[in-house]
Amino acid sequence: MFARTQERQGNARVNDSDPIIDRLRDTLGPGGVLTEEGDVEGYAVDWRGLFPGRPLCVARPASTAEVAATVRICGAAGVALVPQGGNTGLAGGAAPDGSGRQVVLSLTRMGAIRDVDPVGLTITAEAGCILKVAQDAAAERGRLLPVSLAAEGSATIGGIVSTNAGGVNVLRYGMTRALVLGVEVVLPDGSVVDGLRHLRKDNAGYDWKQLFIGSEGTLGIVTAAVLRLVPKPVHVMTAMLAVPDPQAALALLGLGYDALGDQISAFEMISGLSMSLVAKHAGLKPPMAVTGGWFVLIEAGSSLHGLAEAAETMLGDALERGIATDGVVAESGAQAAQLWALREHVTEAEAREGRSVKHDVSVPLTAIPAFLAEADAALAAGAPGTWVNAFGHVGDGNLHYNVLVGADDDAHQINRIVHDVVAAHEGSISAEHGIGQYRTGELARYRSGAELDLARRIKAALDPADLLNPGKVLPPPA
Ligand code: 2HG
Ligand code: ZN
Repeated sequence: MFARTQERQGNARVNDSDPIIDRLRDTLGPGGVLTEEGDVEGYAVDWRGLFPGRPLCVARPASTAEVAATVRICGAAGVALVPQGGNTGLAGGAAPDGSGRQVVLSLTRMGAIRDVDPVGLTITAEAGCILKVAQDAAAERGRLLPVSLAAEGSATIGGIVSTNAGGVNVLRYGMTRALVLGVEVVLPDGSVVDGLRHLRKDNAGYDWKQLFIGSEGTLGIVTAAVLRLVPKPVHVMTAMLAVPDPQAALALLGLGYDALGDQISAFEMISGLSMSLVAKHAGLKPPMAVTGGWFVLIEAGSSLHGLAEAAETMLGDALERGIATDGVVAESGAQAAQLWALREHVTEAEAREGRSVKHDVSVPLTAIPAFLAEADAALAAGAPGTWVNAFGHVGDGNLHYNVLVGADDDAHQINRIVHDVVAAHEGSISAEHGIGQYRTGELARYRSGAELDLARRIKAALDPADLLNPGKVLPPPA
């Protein structure tokens, strides 16, 4: 886990004389509005520096009522808002455009945990609460908030909910959507809808909260959420194995299900190349030689005894049958953390290596080996000289198939090559990172006209003036 910080700066000059800035200052107080270039620049661009923008200003409301007031003030002036949490996204969904006319609405001052219920198994947190802080609050009460991702030290609850974040525990606990019991949301007209219910069963009418989960702030602003907790497993087993190829990784997953059943909570795959990048840029040493094959990081948790024995059986079987060629089981929490650090540093190591074109794809699980072979071949033919950093949540059928490119390579052409292979396997061009502004064009290509039309009708019904996060998620009409 690491904190993501902006490495590059946007072109962040703002126009301090706009009357809307005075109105926002009157409502939010002087500290609630940022206009100075040095203060604004961290909000003006995504952390990778790929989508530099120029906001009118940054509004930092400290309560739901202040969020609603900000939305009303901006709405009355016809000024669009770009909601932003920890700014850790990978699709440019929280970055303003370059017009100088959009207000970034940062939720980071709304960081309170309103409640942890260890018996009802819920946590209620405000949008700006850092995911790690919420995880720790649950852990203090012996419970687990089962959303875990490399950016958890910076990502916020509002961002997690608005993007329906995935991460490494989806295999067992589902995407964020599966954990959300209730949300509080500010609509584009400034009205507040309080749906912070703690109910596991609630079939009374439309389940409207689903509209705001994963819609990336284009339909409403999530200001707080009730998330499901689970009892914290007493025993945790973390192991890393070397496998010769992706087919063997899937065979290992089958063995894992046989031996460990539903106790498996993570099943991550890392290519030999990804591991070399981590060794090179993060200075971390893999527990076994990098020979060109693949690594699998597997974690299981249980509160009953017998986990270690079941894991031994699985590892013994895997080695005996040649499914794995080597393996280590962590003997302490510190060793487990070291194994996880190798996985969590892949993104940073890739960024340090140079320019990359990211793909966050999913295909049916059993199609993973074919997808990798076909995409590799298509790239070798269509974009020679590029190379692939492939890793990800193989247990969910979700790969980060990131192509390392030179300055002259055309990102659109590379997207097309990779996504056509995804489409041939009936996969998705965004498994967990969302669409943001990065993938709207690709969405237009791979989703049917009927689906896009339905999405536009939902947007028009809730946000007819296109005030919330315009230009994100929905492709412009053809
Ligand atoms: C991960 O799984 C994140 O580590 C980031 O989703 C993936 O850098 C990426 O492409
Ligand atoms: Zn991921």
